Amino acid sequence: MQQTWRWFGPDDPVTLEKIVQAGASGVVTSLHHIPTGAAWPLAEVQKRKAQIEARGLTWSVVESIPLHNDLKTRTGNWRELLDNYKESVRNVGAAGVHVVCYNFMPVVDWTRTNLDYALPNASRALRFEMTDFAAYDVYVLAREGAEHDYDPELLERARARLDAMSDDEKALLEKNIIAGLPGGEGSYDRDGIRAAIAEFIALGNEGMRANLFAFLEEVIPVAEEAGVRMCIHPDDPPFSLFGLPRVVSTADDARALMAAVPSVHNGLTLCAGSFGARADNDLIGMVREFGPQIHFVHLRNIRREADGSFYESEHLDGDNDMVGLIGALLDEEARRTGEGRTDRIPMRPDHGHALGDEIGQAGVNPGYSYGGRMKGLAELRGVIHALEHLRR
Ligand code: DNO
Repeated sequence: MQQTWRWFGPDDPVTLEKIVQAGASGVVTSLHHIPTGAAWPLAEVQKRKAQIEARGLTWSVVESIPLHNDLKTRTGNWRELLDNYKESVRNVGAAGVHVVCYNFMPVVDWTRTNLDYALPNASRALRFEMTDFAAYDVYVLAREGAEHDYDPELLERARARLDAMSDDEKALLEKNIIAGLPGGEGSYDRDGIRAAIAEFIALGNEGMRANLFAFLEEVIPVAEEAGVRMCIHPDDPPFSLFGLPRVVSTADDARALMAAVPSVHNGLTLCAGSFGARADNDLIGMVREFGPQIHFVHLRNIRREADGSFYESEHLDGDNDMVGLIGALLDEEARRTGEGRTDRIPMRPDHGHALGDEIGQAGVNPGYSYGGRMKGLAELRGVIHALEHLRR
């Protein structure tokens, strides 16, 4: 596996130099300065690539070329947005970057309710708590019909939770949910998010899936020509939020989108933390089934709770069998080698806890601390080395 690290570009406090020191060889990044929906000029891609290579690193994966909401709903000037998307894919391929991660989540990208969840050892983790989310959805946003999406007992807890919150705590909860997390798309105010939610709810699961397939039919042939392997990131969390459609949450979803446009270029980002937040997703089974089309992995662990809540746990200590998963990915790489393929699966330590001085420090991107990710990478690297050694 190729060890990579997410970098948010020249403004990221975790610099390329630090990435080299953490021991990664690949960089995962995006052109964050280009507005969503605009085409990425070849010269901009080349410039960023040269910057990365000047540090002795490789630009392994683009995460992400984000899709504008209008491209997901196929409304407004979606045709132009689609042309721009294709141009970006072509230019990324022309510059020699061959893997592109993207997602098809409606309205909000990855979502958490608490970005500062204290663990027993006083480090801080990211958490999604269903009670808080329901409290926001039903009683703050007051989305129409939202109360029908939660059971009465949960609603009671949510009401009590909200009543006990100070105004500052309520404001923080709202900010965490709708203001957008690092690398995510979409930052809303209350009215803005209400309108966006209504538009996607009207589309429904079937409409949303049809739009995804239509997107793939157009983009995958371009990716094939450009030598780019597209890999869709699953919904995070992998269940409906705000009553919105969700079409990339399970193995069935992945199977359907791959069958819609069969091509090795129509692949998957196996995000262990996202898929793993559902107990009915079998990660190792997914590697066995979708192996040749897994172009990128996010290695992250979680602890699940009965009501759908979860928090991000230590990389090796959670509900995901990380050692088993890495073993299955190494099997897949061996299979590729047998076929004469030389490409390695890029992995990145996904998220990390805030530790030591980074706790509460301004400018540390939630989930993207230096220390926590370095710890995660070191532990995962240990597993990779050990399993490779045992296979010799
Ligand atoms: C969160 C990330 C996501 C991911 C996008 C991919 O940490 O995994 O923001 O980059 O959803 O398009």
